[in-house]
Amino acid sequence: MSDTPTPNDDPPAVTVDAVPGPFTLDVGTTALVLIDMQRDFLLPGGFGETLGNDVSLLQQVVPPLAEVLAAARAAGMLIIHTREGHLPDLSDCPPAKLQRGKPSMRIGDEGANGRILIRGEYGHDIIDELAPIDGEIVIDKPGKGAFYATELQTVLETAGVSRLIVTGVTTEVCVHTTVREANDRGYEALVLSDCVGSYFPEFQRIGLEMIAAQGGIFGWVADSTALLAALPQPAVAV
Ligand code: TIU
Repeated sequence: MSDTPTPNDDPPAVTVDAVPGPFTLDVGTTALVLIDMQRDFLLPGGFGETLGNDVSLLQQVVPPLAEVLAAARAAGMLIIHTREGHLPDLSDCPPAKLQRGKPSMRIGDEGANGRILIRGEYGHDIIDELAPIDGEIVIDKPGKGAFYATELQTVLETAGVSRLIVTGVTTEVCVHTTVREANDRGYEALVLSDCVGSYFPEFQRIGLEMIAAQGGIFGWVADSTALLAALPQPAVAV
């Protein structure tokens, strides 16, 4: 018997070549999660840039993630998008988050894409390339983790989902927090290395290593090519 961990319970439909070992999934019990692919993190003039980051580094995530999103849609997988942000009156924003650091603009200030990190603003929404379509779930979250103060766990339980394919930004902040939250709630998470991005290349590398270290301490890591190779191909009409 192999000593590398593999997800247990349902009979697997497909197996993805991952570290620290194979990740088995059934399309019907798996969700693709896209974390915070918002203009506020990816485009100039948003929250990410106000923190002093080079937002162009995140652009490399978009093409492989668009391909994964198309494949997951074709396979009929549940798709969940998340958005970090706050109510216009900031009543859901802890003072500690509002006052942290020395950003060029604070959450709620008027920026180039509307008020920074505020729900309903242009900058708060998901980039055009990955825009949700009818039937997909959008979770608005006030924190870094997608489970904190959201309906995500209820959505997953209602849909019978036990495994997550996690993508989005940033690797060491909202992706990590969400994967750790998912792990503590009993979900099996596969993180796609080329579909998550960081403003810091060293955090990207180490962040991915941390997930799969110690025998997969809180998840699995594979690249999008490995997932695409494993997903069932949609029937082609003749
Ligand atoms: N600053 C940073 O790297 N990330 C965040 O503030 N939020 C998310 O990761 N979405």
